[in-house]
Amino acid sequence: MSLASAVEISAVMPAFNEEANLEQSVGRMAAALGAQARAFEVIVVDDGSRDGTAALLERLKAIHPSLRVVRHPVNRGYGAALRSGFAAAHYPWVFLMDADNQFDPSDVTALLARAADADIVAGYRKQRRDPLPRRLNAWAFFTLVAILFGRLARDVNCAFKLMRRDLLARMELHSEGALINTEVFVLARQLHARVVEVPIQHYPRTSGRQTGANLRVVLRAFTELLAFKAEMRKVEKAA
Ligand SMILES: Nc1nc2c(ncn2[C@@H]2O[C@H](COP(=O)(O)OP(=O)(O)O)[C@@H](O)[C@H]2O)c(=O)[nH]1
Ligand SMILES: [Mg+2]
Repeated sequence: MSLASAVEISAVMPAFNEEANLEQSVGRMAAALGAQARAFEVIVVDDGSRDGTAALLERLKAIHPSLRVVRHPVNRGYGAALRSGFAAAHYPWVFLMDADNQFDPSDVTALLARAADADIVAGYRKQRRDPLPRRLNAWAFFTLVAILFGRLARDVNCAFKLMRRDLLARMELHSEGALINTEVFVLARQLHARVVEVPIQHYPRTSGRQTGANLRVVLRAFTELLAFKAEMRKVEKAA
């Protein structure tokens, strides 16, 4: 039996107002994991969506028995959604992928190929297919992250990662917003986790609305970043 077919995977897919994308992204995820994993579940975290996401997910549950839905009654943010998804996961590997069809879940084979000797297999986007303003704010943010924390990964926020659940369980994650990936990598380093990086294809968003460049999202990420740095300084001093 190959390693890939022996693994058990909980996919975690954050979704905020993704009714235009979920039928496809959940279907492709279930098909990819059905082909690659011995057992799997697809956990969609509906973070207080105000479109038809909740009703669509109910309908999709009837089609995909592996689908589980975690719902926040009101929108809390990307980090809060990932933490809810991680907490709901049952299987030894957690596979994070956004719900917006900017990745191809069958590329999980490339992550699984490296999983045996890793605690986190982190995808990085060979070419990031996002509009220029989104790429510029990502660049500014990660320049600051690199100044504060040093090099963490090639593509910290790439939403295509395989992580051991027991590693995540040892992390006290607090981010409500987009800082969550930075927090995961900083804590992974503290825990001496083995991180392997793998190039992954990225696709333009063709449906639904991107919120990753919203001023509110970006400002919150900066505020969380500075608070997290202050917290880590305290931890380092205490150590
Ligand atoms: N849970 C949650 N997910 C969100 C939120 N905003 C965006 N998302 C989801 O996170 C993923 C990435 O969002 P997107 O706007 O495409 O950001 P980008 O790809 O980083 O520019 C998508 O699956 C969205 O549905 C949010 O406030 N809460
Ligand atoms: Mg996106």
